[in-house]
Amino acid sequence: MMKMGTNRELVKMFRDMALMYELEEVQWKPRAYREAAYGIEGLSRDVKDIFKKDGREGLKEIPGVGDSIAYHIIEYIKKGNIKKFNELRKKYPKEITELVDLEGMGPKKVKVLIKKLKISSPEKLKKAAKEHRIRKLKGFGEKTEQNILDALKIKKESKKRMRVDKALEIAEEIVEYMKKKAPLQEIDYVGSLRRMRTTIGDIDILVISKSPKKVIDAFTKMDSVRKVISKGTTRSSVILKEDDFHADLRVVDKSSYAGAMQYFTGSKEHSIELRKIAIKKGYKLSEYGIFKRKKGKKNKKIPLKSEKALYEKLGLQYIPPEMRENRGELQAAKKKQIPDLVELKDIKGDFHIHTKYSDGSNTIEEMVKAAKKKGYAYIAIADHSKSTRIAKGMDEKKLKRQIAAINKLAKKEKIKILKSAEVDILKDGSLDYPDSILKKLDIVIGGVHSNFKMSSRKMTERIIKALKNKHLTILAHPTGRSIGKRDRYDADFEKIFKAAAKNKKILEINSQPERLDLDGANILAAKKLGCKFCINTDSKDTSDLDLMKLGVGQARRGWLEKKDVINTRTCAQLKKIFKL
Ligand code: DGT
Ligand code: CA
Ligand code: CA
Repeated sequence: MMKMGTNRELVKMFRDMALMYELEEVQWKPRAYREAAYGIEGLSRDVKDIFKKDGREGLKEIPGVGDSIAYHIIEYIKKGNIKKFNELRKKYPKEITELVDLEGMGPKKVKVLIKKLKISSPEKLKKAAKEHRIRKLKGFGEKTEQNILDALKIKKESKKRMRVDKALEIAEEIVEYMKKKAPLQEIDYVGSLRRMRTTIGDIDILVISKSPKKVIDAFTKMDSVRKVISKGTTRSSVILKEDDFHADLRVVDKSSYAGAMQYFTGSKEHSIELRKIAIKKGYKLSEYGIFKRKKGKKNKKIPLKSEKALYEKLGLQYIPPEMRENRGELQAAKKKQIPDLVELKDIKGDFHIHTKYSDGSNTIEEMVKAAKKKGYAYIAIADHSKSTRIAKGMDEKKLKRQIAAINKLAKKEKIKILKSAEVDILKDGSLDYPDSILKKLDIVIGGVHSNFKMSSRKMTERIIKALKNKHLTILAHPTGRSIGKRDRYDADFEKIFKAAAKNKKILEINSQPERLDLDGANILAAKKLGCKFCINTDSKDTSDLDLMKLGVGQARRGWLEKKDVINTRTCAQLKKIFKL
């Protein structure tokens, strides 16, 4: 499936074109190109296949793709580039997207910076901010200048690592490709990706094969490889075309599989502790497996069928990869207290779904249909409240219309459709709709969407006030961090989690890959304080419903069991919790 790369390249180009048209102040094109990028992103087929099979008409069936964009897609498939893209590219600095994507920037500000200060890259922006040249511009101030420096710093820290959704997609493609092209018995991705960290340093692949040379050859010859860094007899390391990500591959023989899976899954910290346990028991643990130590003689390798057998040989319960971070899991395994972690198949619904009523791109009916396809028993439609203007928040009138539409649809549908809204927690901790409206909703999701930079004391008070509101059901993306953009709010989260537990409010695990909020470490902390959780996708379109697996990954990293997660409940059980 390596060819899906074309889809990704087009998505990136169309997004860049949308942005450049925005800077050109062209009216409708930015939206059109973004819609097309969105449409292509949601495809499960390669555009090249679509074109081959159904030609131009086939392409035009992709959501957001009309005549002129279909033309560009064909141009790209045939020639490998898009003329209009190249023309626009010449007019703007290459790193324009990085500039616009910085928290608090946007196209308008960037345009001024390019024009007045000839800023063409994050480095130049940093220099200008440090030399205090930015604060002198109209519409910029000392505060903006500091915000720019903060945003650059966060961006830089995150840049070295890739988002888990992207890493997962690439790793799955490598696995599929290798299965077809190389003689192998087993292939898995390991490392931080198997542990489902929120960001991934590099992709690690483990293969069992009797012909390592052929495996390594196939790996280094993948279309997606930009540069081969190393190529040995059993291992190789490459740089991929996609954002210069690194991928490592190791080949072992079958007798070392269990040992190698454990070793290369890590984490390093977990494995170091495991090794100490092995030594105490008279064993040696290596990347090849467990060896019985014998004085003066060669160590004897213990045959192991699986990773499970490896842990059991060391007197431990099997530890799921997501828990291997040396956060107490080895002690739990010794006492046979490893939790029975929640799984994707346990999930019965999703409480956080957007539609065209605010910033979603599908109708309520389309989202309902997609949720039914997932086999869900219920979903909650939760569009933005009025103050979130950038997300086209609904005023009371519009929400009332939506409620009426849902009531009407609910009569026809077997799946339970819950009425909800993602209501802003305003600066003073009050909610963005009056009580008279809130009480009409089945679920009220509260979230902070503005005034992120408050003092810790004020932010803590603000969120706790919302948690005390009797109408609130769920606290959305509780820490507010956005990977590569924004740190979590400065607040006392222990206090916040305690208040959530005390007031019986549910904490959201938001599955959007740039959020993954709460993440594993926070979940574990909140669980210890008695909190309950729900895993939501915060879907903006039907394909977003698939993000649930990422949220489940974080839940597992936070040691959650089925009983800790509200959306594993049946409809009947929900009625007791939400008073439906
Ligand atoms: P990443 O790539 O930064 O997201 O994190 P990992 O955990 O994938 O780390 P990586 O790619 O450096 O190495 C893959 C696995 O190999 C790691 O999880 C554990 C194992 N490993 C690497 N270096 C060491 C080491 O020095 N000691 C031990 N015990 N294991 C190691
Ligand atoms: Ca790695
Ligand atoms: Ca690695």
